[in-house]
Amino acid sequence: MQIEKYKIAEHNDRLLSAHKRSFDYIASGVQNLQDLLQKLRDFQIAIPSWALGTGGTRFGRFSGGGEPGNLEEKLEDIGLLHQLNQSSGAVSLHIPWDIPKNAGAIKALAAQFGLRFDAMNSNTFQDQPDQQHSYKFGSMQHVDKAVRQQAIEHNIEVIKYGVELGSESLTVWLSDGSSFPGQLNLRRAHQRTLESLQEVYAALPENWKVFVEYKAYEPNFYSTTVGDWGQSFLFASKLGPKAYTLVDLGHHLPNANIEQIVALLLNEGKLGGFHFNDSKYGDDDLTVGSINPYQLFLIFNELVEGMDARGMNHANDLGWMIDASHNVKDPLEDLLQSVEAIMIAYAQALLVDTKALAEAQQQSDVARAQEILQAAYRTDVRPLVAEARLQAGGALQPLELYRQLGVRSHLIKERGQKTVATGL
Ligand SMILES: [Mn+2]
Repeated sequence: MQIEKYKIAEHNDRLLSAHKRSFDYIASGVQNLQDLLQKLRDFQIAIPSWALGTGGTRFGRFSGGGEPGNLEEKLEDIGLLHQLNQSSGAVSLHIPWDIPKNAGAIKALAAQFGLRFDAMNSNTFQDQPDQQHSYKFGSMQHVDKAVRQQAIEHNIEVIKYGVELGSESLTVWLSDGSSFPGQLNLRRAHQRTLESLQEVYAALPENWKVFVEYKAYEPNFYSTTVGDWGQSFLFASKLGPKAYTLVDLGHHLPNANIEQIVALLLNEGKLGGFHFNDSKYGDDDLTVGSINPYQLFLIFNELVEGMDARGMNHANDLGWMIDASHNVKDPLEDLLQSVEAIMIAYAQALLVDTKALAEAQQQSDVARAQEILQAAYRTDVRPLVAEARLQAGGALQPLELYRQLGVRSHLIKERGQKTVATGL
């Protein structure tokens, strides 16, 4: 389903005068307003192809209906999000859940929706029906060379699909680890993983990057072979200049200082990209910004400061992706909320008075430093984000319009109540 342009225009017309009032109020206090709006317009967040259906836990899954049944329908859903918010102009594909059978046609369809292909994702954390060797005891760390080889070849195959689609990066998340003490020789598991990753690295095209994602625990509960940013950084450093660490917000142990991790990785030139989500106790399944929006702002503050210091382009020099599981909400509504939360945090970070903050830091004026940060965080930047969206042709209130148009019921009518999307 696509939304007719006039419906977005009608929606915007109806909300315009109220929007103007709140926008003018905030805009009057913003320096470099045009530059800020342009940055917001340029910033695009990739939607993962595995998160367009309802997610589940190991206890159950409750489908909401109208889920996309194939890759074409997934692109259609992302195109719809992008129509509404003009900030979801990319897709992150998962192989083998979303193998493009005809890459040319898929690429053309994506282009029609204004979408490009961000990082490709490999999968060596579950067994596929036609697969020769099992990943039960790991993939790239496995004691059996044949299993490692299979995992390496899968990643190389994913790169090939990505090349056909115009992607320029591969994200490797390994579930490898052990669930019980003694199960694994930790030193050798690390070494074998490095050797496997080196073979994948050698297959990267010249202009490609590989992102090494880390996760503290689950599915293994004693050790994880790429368990934290230090381990990922170690692999990325040993692999070479095309290898980077990918930060997934939900993949840390509780209370980890993610903003500090981001700052250090940026400083080392080894931050590759992001998976956005939020968590209360563990894992990564909640909507980004739903639990701890202040932390999200602090992370963006480090990102903006660090990227500016290195002369990086905010929109293009890192991979921005959502990675969440939508278990109880309509996935498309959840994704609209996610993108909005990310844009808000980014806009707040752009408002930080960096000069004043640097002065306060130099004078060790702790109270003033906090005031400066919180002044930006406590600014209601929603009209700025909405204005950028309006200028780009999106809807002033994407979620409101999504509901008003009854998108989900249309999708259920089109695709049925019982379709189940491949994914989480
Ligand atoms: Mn992730």
